[in-house]
Formats: sequence, C-alpha cells, structure tokens
Amino acid sequence: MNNSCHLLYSYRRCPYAMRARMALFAASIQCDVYEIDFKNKPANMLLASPKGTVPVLVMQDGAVIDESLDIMLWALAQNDPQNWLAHKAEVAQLIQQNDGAFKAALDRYKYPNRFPDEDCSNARQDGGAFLQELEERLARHENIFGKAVTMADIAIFPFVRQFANVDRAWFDALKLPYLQKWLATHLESDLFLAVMKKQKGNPSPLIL
Ligand SMILES: N[C@@H](CCC(=O)N[C@@H](CS)C(=O)NCC(=O)O)C(=O)O
Repeated sequence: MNNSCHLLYSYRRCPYAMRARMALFAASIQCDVYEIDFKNKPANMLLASPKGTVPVLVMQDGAVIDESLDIMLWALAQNDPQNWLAHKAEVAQLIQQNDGAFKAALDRYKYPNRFPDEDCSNARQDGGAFLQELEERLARHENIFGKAVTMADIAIFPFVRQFANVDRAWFDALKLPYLQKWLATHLESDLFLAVMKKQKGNPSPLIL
C-alpha cells in the first residue's frame, strides 16, 4: 500500500464503484482500492461517509467524495486525456435517466423480492425502453455521443452489463445489435479489465 495516496472504498462488482475506478484509472490518479465487505463495512469508511455506500474516495488531505459521479467529475477535472467530459450537459441528462428510471427498473427486474408491495412484472420491459434509446444512438455511431467515448458510456455500461446478466439468453436474443456490440466492446476493453482485476492485497493500488 502506498501511504501517500488517496484511498477508494470500493466493491468489485458494484456498477457505481466500477465507473469511479474507470475514471480514476483513465485520469491516471494514483490511489489504493479497499474492497469492502458489505456485511462488515470498515469503521473508517463510515466515519468518512456515514451513508455507507461505495464508492467513497478519501483524499490524501482528508477530503471525502462519496458519490460515484462526483468522483468521476473530480478525476476528469484533474486529467481528461480522452476528453470524456465532452457533451457535458447532454451526458449528464442521459446519466440521470440511467441512474433514475433505468436503475429502478433494473433493481425491480433483478431483485423483485426486495419490492414485495410492488408488481415488478413490467420491470424488464421498462428497462428495455432505455436500452432501445441507447440502441438508436449507437446505430448512428460507435459510442453514445459519437465515435469517441464520453463519460456517458463509462457511467452507463456497468448498469447495462448488470441488466444483461440477469438473463443473458434473453438479452442476447434482443434485436439490439449496436447495443450488444457496444457492451461487448466495453467489457473487453483494457480499461474495464484493468479495474476488474482481482486484487492481491487489501487495499491494493488501482494502477500498478
Ligand atoms: N448514488 C451512489 C450510489 C452508490 C450505491 O448505491 N452503491 C451500492 C453498491 S452497488 C451500495 O454501496 N449499497 C450499500 C449497501 O448495500 O449497503 C453513488 O453513485 O455513488
């Protein structure tokens, strides 16, 4: 562990934590990643951010950022070599749709038992409407806002990944070829593979 760098409390398979790790990695920000156990959250993490969600970035000077999008924006404000901050206003709007209605549909589709008072039978279809919107954009260009990757792609694909994985055969049979290709490309990217690597220690450096 490098004692002089930032510390990110994270969970490998959390889509919010994934997007934060990808932005920190892309911005080449040295930080250690602490993989948390949800059943035994570290006291220091809860001290820094009592709401208890990951990701939480605790900076060298003690400042705390505990929302994934704020971590991304902070990292990219330091260094944005691939111009992920392009189309900022429209990107923010689409991410809002993802984090709002699409995430709500995803949770109801994936974990209907968590919503005993709701009828979740339309959740997959509700989520599908957002997938269709992405498909229309991706039919025009490789990434959501053009040929180049923006923060929208990075912030959204971890959630589409989760939605796809609930029932992979169903997802693969959809007539959404551009979305399927986009998802596969991001899942195979060096960036994603780097931030998904299983850690050897805890914490361990994000960038070796
Ligand atoms: N709005 C937050 C949401 C983060 C979030 O909900 N993370 C989940 C894991 S994917 C979490 O930590 N949940 C707390 C828990 O399950 O105890 C962000 O963007 O960082």
